[in-house]
Amino acid sequence: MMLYQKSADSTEQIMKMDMEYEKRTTFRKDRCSRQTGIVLILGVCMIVFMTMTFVIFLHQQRKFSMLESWMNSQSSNLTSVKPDLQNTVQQQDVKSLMNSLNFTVSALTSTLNDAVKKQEQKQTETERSLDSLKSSVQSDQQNKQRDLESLKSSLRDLKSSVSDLTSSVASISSKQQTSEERVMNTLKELITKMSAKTADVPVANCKSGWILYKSSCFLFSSNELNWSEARDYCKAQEALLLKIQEDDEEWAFLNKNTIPQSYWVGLTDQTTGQWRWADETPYIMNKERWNPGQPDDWTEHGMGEEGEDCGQIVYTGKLNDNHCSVKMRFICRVQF
Ligand SMILES: [Ca+2]
Ligand SMILES: [Ca+2]
Repeated sequence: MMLYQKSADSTEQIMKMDMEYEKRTTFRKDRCSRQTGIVLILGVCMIVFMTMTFVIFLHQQRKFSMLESWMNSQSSNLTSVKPDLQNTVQQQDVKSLMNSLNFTVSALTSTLNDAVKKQEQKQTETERSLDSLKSSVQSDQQNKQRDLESLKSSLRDLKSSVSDLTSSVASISSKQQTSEERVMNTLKELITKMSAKTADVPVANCKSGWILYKSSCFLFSSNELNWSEARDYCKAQEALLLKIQEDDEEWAFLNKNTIPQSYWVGLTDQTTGQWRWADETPYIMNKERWNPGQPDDWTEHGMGEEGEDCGQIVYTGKLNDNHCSVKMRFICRVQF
């Protein structure tokens, strides 16, 4: 029994092993068939790819040749178009030049027109001035002709007058000769009379130190005396303590010889209160000759109760009354 069981187990195992073997062989067969299919598919794909590549290559080559031919045609066109372009560029340059030339010509034309207008204006002005000149010249000529005619007539008159005069002179000349002789004789007589008279007239001759002015001799003393002493001194010299005349030239002469010194003159109002000259003739007051505010008969001099009673020319060249006891220079005068 035991043996039987053992043999039954081994057949089962064998059967199991056969089944596994069958399974393995079917798996291997499936695997092989799958690989073959894949290889086939890959081969077909390769063929298709190669075919497509070839077709694309052919297509591209055709396009390339077409492009090349198009390029050639375009380049030929370009070569043909290039001179045209150059021509168009040149034309544009020429046009711009023409435009600028036209502009310049128009500007020149306007300038020329302006110049022509100005010239025309100047010409018209010149013509006008010429016309005015012509008219003025004509009027001048007419005036001159008129003047000439009047001059001619005057000349004729003059000629007739001259002829009259020559005849008159001829008649007078004979008379004149006798009258000239008469005049000469009268002149001789006059000269002899004048010489006789001038011999009688004393010649102005001032003493030494005295000054001759007009018809007088003046002494401007260098010593100093009071007014009475000065008056007496002049008398002793056969002169007069100065009596001033109303003569501006003489006043200027006195100022010239006195300024800036002070001199007694022959004026006094002592005892009477009325101003008079040393020769007792009255003095007519002329305030212009006196210092401002003088004569003032001033009493504050401290030389006595009396005021100022004697006249002097002071350093200003004007008159003043001073106290008669004052010693100062003085002026004597001898009048011819
Ligand atoms: Ca007085
Ligand atoms: Ca006085």
